[in-house]
Amino acid sequence: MTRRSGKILACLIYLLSNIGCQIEQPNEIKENLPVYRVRKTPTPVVIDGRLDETAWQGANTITQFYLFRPVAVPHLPATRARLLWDSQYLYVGFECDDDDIWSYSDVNDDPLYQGDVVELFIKPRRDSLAYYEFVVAPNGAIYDAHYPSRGAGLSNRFGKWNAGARIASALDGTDDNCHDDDQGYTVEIAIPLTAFSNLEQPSSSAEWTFGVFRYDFSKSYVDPLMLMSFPQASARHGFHDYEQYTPLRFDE
Ligand SMILES: [Ca+2]
Ligand SMILES: [Ca+2]
Ligand SMILES: [Ca+2]
Repeated sequence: MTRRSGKILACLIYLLSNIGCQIEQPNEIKENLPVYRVRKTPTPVVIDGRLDETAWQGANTITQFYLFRPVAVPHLPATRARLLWDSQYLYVGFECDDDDIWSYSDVNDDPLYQGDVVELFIKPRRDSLAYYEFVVAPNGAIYDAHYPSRGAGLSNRFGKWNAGARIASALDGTDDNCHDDDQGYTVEIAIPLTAFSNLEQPSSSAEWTFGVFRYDFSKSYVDPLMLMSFPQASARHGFHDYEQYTPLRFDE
């Protein structure tokens, strides 16, 4: 072996050993991320599409959304998302400003994200590849799925799973009519905790992670907006990039 080929071999060994180090772990959650605390509601939330319960007023509100695609737009529509829980349900509330509301379909488990939707992705365990997706259109249709992993085949294979969630929405505007100017819509979701496995029940010590998202199609944009609750710095997998999700703590 010449000195030159020896150097090349050493370089190859170095590169291969580093590729080995990059093999994906189940959930390499980044440290020091801000934690979202889910308040426990002492009274049941009425699922009517209106977030007027006192409990919602006391819930932590996510107002900072980041543009995933396209690269830049002059103005983002306001989006507010909140989570609550009690012994039976995980509640999710969304309020979306939207000047052109469009629900793609009213059939559950259709690819609703081809129109306006709000989304919750939630990953209960760090030592498992599994996670859940909940997508709701302004008309209240839902796509939900439990993925055993990111690589097992997403909606085509796992969309048939149903959480049994209760959903209501309220529109301030008209659905699928681009000739008027809408104000927005709200969505209220109650996901039964039984939808999650017995190994994945909320508690004050559970370390779940989550992201909230939104697609907004509008007559006002060149391209539909994809919004996410965390910066897109290295979001290789789009909304499925659970390594970037926000840690979540259930308050008792
Ligand atoms: Ca819209
Ligand atoms: Ca489903
Ligand atoms: Ca409209």
